[in-house]
Amino acid sequence: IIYNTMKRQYLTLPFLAPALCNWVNGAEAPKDGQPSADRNLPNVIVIYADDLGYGDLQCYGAKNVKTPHVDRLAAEGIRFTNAHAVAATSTPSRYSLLTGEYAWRRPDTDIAAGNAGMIIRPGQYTMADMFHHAGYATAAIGKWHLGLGDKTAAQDWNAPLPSALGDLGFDYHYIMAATADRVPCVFIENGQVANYDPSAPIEVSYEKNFPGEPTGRDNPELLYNLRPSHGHDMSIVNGISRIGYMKGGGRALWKDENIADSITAHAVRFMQENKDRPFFMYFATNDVHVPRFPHSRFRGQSSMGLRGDAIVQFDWSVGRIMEELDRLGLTENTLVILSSDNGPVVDDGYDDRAEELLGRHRPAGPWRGNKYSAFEGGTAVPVIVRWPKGIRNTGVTSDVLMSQIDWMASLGALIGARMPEGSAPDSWNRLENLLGTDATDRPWIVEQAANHVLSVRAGEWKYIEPNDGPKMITWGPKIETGNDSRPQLYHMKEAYEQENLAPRQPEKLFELQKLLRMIRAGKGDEWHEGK
Ligand code: NG6
Ligand code: CA
Repeated sequence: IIYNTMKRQYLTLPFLAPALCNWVNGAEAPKDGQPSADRNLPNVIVIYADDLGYGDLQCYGAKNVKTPHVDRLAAEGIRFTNAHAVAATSTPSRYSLLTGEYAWRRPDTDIAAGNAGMIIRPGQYTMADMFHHAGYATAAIGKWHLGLGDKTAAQDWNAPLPSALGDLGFDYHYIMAATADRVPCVFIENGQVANYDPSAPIEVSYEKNFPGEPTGRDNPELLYNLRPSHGHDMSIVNGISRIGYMKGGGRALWKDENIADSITAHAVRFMQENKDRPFFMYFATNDVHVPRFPHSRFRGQSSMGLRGDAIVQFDWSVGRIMEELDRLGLTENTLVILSSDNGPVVDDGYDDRAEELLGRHRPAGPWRGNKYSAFEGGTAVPVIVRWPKGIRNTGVTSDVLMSQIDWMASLGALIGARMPEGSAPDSWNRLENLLGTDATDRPWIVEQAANHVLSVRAGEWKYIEPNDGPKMITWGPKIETGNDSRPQLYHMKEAYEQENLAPRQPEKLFELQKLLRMIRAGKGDEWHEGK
């Protein structure tokens, strides 16, 4: 089947053909206005780690940390070695994953504050809408970081939020508004603060502190759990200072050491409650983002301190979900995709000794740069796909060039979704890449650095557009940005981008510059190598 430059052509998978016919035709009579899906449709679980690097899992060569559960997932599925998040930070990657639109097409998709208004608009067609309309039960559990409510800074956290994930196709959500290092430090369940404490009304500001409230800057003696290494010196919650100011919360405030347990328990419950119908679960972990503060039972389980222990905790969460799939008899027909929202970062603002305890471990594996960077380490991420019923050749690796931008259309093809015209505009159906039945590279992928510099990978080549910014991040982490005022062209036979071939290969350079112009203009699908 030839499809690699065509958008969204739905494929027939020969060995699944009978099941597929049922999937497409078999929706049962609508119940409560929502069609119920064919039971043969696979469950889909996206396990989305935070800041987990390409080299952070044992099956990707990690040192000093064991990840047996993730490794089992890989042994029972496909491990991808050339797959990319859309961007080198969270918000744009997640926006792109869930909408199938490149975040850089929209101005307001950078790292969101904890009081950002909802970035995906209710009228947009999301991955969750797609599953919901196909009759799936849908859930988002864990880190959100895409805004809540109608308007930035205007939320009333003491009442139901007027717009939340229910407006984006999620039947159920139990989420952190942004990140663990940003206020408000409470879970939101179906549009309201979970475990709300009326005796401690919540106020949030990203502009000024509330009178009388301690901060990390002024009251470092109150930081009994973690101290900042840069930034993160505003409100103190659970002995850790954060970005932004908050007041109140009381018993609704999370304890960092319990976040993994809490979200995993909610994920397990959602699976149990929906075991008899197809479900889609977006399970986005807090691990291994800062502040890294894993539960005591994971402390010392790696030799890398809190960052390594947070990887162990992540692996435990994955194991718990796999165990529950086994217990419910759902393993066979559940497609699990595991990945990360961007590359790794070692010191991201807390004094957790991550840097000094690394030893020989290389969080980004062979790639240059880390989170935030235009170099590969910014977006090169682990990707593992397991679906026993649908993937025949397991325990294998695939070096196919892949981007998370395509997962919406690909999963849409999997479930026979009918997607509205104009939805997921940048997402292509590459389902056969995901299932290992086609190893043809995507003709190109585009990567977004934290400062909006775009890079394009095509065939063996990578082009990074010129930018006058500094070579190193200036505000904290010790990370190469990938910035250069000259255009950069690398041959990707060498994983580590080192020798800029732009001066010697002007034709290749022009070709990729033209490609990037076409992609920006929404005409990337018309490009062919060598043109
Ligand atoms: C940065 C934070 C960093 C992290 C990042 C977002 C500072 C000094 N650093 O601004 O700690 O929170 O934003 O990470 O504030 S992300 O993975 O959610 O994109
Ligand atoms: Ca991240």
